[in-house]
Parts: sequence; C-alpha cells; structure tokens
Amino acid sequence: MWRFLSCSLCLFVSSLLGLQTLRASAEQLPAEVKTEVLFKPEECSQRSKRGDLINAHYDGYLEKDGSQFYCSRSAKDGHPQWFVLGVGQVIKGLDIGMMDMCPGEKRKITVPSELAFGEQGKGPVPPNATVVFEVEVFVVSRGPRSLEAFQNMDLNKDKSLTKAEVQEYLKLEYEKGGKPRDGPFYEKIMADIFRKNDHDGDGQISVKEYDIYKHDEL
Ligand SMILES: [Ca+2]
Ligand SMILES: [Ca+2]
Repeated sequence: MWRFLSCSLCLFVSSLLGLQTLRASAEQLPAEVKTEVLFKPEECSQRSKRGDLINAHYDGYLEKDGSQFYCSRSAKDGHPQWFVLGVGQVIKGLDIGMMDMCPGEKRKITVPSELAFGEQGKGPVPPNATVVFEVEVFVVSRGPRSLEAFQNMDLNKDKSLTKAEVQEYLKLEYEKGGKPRDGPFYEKIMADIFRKNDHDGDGQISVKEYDIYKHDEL
C-alpha cells in the first residue's frame, strides 16, 4: 500500500513539474559511472589504482539496444589491451570504473555519454549514447608511473628508459606475480608501451615523455 501511495505521489509530482523541468534537473545532476562486480577472485594480489599498467579485455555495448560496438577479444587479433589507468588513455568512464580492481576480476561498467563519447559519438557509437563495458582484468602492474618506478627501471641512471630497461622491470613484476612469460609476450608489450610513450620515436622514453600525469590531474 505504501509503495502504491508513494508511486502515485511520484507520478503526481512529475505531472505537476512537467517534463521540461524534469529534463533540466536531470541535466544538472553530475554524470555518474555505475559499476557492477560480475566476478571477484578470492585472492586479490593487487588492487588497481591510478598510474598502474593494466592488461584487460573490454567489450563495449550501447545501453539502448545492447548492440556491441567494440570487442577487444576480436579486435587487434584478440589481444587484451594494455593501458595506464586513470590518465586518459581510455575513456574517462573506464578510468573511473576500473579503479580498485583485482587481477581476474570482471565488471560491468555503465558510462554516461559525458564520460564516454560525448555529444559527437564516435564510429558506431551515436551522439549522447550511454555505453556499457564488460571488462576483465588480467594484470595490474604497480606504479610504472611513479618517479620511484622510473628510477628503478632506469638501470644506468641516464634519465632515459630503453626497451631493455623497461622489459627487465616488467619481467621482475611478472615473476613476482608468479607468472613468468616468454620473449614474444614481452615484445608485444614493449611495442605497445613505446608506441604510446616514445613520442619522438628515438627508442627511449625520457623523463618528460614518461610524465603523462600532466594531461589529466584528477
Ligand atoms: Ca636508462
Ligand atoms: Ca623518446
């Protein structure tokens, strides 16, 4: 009975306010990312935070009809994607919704258009579309974006990182996690990291190139 009453009250208030007013107030609400944990491993070795190097699959769907617009499982030969979390390498909604995830965890993340592809849309995503991502995280690699990590990686202390130096660091990270990998695996990661960070293409990541916090201070 109470539910019925409150519902009719709500309808009554809506009709009083009129649709225009409701729309205006909806626009004033800050856009929010909704996350739903689909699977969480019992053991959580590492929780993702800003600046971590993440390896994950993410499939994207339009909320309105559930149609799929992106699938990292089939795109780029189906390799999970590497990116640094929280710094604008993925859409803002994923930077927010993928915080505090464990390796092995799966989430459904619903992102309003303001934090996804906005008023323009992109490719198959129409303008002003709310999108839903199903993400699965494989690797959370701690703090490659801290100065401390840079100094640890920079073995010869010349304030520049070669592929060999970055690879050595990642190798240790994976071994710590009990998952040593083979050569081709690292080659792929190295290519990806250098494509994204070695802006002048000289084969080294300088301190300046490494500093990607600059474009997105939270
Ligand atoms: Ca160096
Ligand atoms: Ca460079």
